[in-house]
Amino acid sequence: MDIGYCEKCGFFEGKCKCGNGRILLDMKTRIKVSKFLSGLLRHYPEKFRLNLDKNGFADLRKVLNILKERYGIDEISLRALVHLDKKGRFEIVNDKIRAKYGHTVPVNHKWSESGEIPPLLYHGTSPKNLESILRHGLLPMKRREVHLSETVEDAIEVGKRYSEKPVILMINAKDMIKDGYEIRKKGRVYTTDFVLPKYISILKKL
Ligand code: HQG
Repeated sequence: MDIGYCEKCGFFEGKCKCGNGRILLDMKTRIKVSKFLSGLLRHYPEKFRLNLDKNGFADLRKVLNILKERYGIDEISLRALVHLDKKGRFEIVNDKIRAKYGHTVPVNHKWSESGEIPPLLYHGTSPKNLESILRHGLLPMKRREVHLSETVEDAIEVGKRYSEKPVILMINAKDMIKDGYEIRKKGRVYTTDFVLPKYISILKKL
């Protein structure tokens, strides 16, 4: 959906309720910028001579300059994109911005937002990975953490990136926590260092 800003309604998706708001980013540009920002803050900051601090934060002004040059994006558009992101991919704190999860570059990922961790979490993957996952558990692979979803629907979306018919795994988060494993909340995504096979069951094969 398009995103915009209205003095009365604030940031909005689709159409402004009162009709006076203006569109900041159409859907296509929004997706393009979001993907680029994910890459920039998770995988290749150095390509743009961007510095991440130990917690993954980059200077907001520098990121804005990069986005301005590439896409003509201004600050309010970036703030709308961050504010309206469904998965809570990014966060702006004072004059800094970071990706909350998904990194391949080394950053301190051992932080969590407050809130209960659901007793069950889900993970969507390719059927090709199943045998290995059931044998070795879920591993971070190229990233710093393993990523888990709050709902089956979210896990299906993740799994569809790999396969038309993904496998949905159910993770016994309650037992993991009881046994001393840390699960962290990052927006709509939950992360952990790894998941042993004993906490994993197959929920469905689509
Ligand atoms: C698999 C996106 C074989 C794992 C998504 C996954 C998510 C194994 C792949 C977030 C394995 C890694 C993260 C094992 C794990 N043997 N395969 N032992 N352990 N795997 O992309 O969870 O939209 O690093 O099942 O939506 O797919 O970018 O992880 O298939 O939320 O914000 O190895 O990234 O979010 O792939 O995706 P990834 P993921 P954004």
